[in-house]
Amino acid sequence: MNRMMAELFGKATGYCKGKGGSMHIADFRIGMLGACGIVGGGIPVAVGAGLSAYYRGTDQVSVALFGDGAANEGSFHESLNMASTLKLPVLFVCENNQYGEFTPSTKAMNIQDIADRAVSYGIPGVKVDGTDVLSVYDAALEAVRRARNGAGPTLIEAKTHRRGGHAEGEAAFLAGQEYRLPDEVAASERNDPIMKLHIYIASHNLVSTTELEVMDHEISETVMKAVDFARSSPDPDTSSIYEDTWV
Ligand SMILES: Cc1ncc(C[n+]2csc(CCOP(=O)(O)OP(=O)(O)O)c2C)c(N)n1
Ligand SMILES: [Mg+2]
Repeated sequence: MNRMMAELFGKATGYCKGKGGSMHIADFRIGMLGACGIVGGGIPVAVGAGLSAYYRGTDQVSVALFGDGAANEGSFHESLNMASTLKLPVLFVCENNQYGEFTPSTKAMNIQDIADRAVSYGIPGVKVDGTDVLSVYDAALEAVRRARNGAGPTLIEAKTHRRGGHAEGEAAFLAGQEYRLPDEVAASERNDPIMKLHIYIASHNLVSTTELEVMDHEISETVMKAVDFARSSPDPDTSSIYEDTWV
């Protein structure tokens, strides 16, 4: 948490020594190959990782997480085509939150379900309620099993919605510039995946409400400590500007 927060703050103590920031944070040691500021740019990276696992004969599975907007990029098509043809152990997970920046997906594609695109690559296309943690878990488990059995990739479309806007300080809620109506925003608040999991856990008596509250409190503390760590960390030194970069 500390190193991640420091990276978000662009500090020398961050995972990428402050040079990755929120867009390009990575930690190769745990198999986190990096976020990507290029929409759709991470999808072929996951195919490369899958190809690597295949050649090395490991049981590793790579996962690409991307949005509905990214599913309209050429890299999506090339990646699914190659991974399916070579039967690579890859999960393509599209978080369809119905918007790419300020454009609703209905204005950017001519179909309802991105999962339908799987047909053209001869792989399963699974639609799942992306706000239901356990459904997402089940879908992922099945796709991982398939990948490990050498049956190739799966496209999972997690149907979800945005809780906030695309960016800090955007015009979303300024009069005359709203692109999401108040009803839609309110509905997304009622459908919060974390809140829903809380309700599930409580109603099935899996963990007591008190234990959940303690957990919430501990997590908030950890986050606030990470913010303190990031704030008090040094900026990267300008003399290191050409280190750890690649051209
Ligand atoms: C190739 C490319 N085009 C445009 C942008 C600008 N941009 C940043 S985020 C974004 C929308 C992405 O939408 P989506 O894939 O649905 O992801 P979401 O933010 O909804 O999770 C765009 C167009 C970019 N970063 N890269
Ligand atoms: Mg989106």
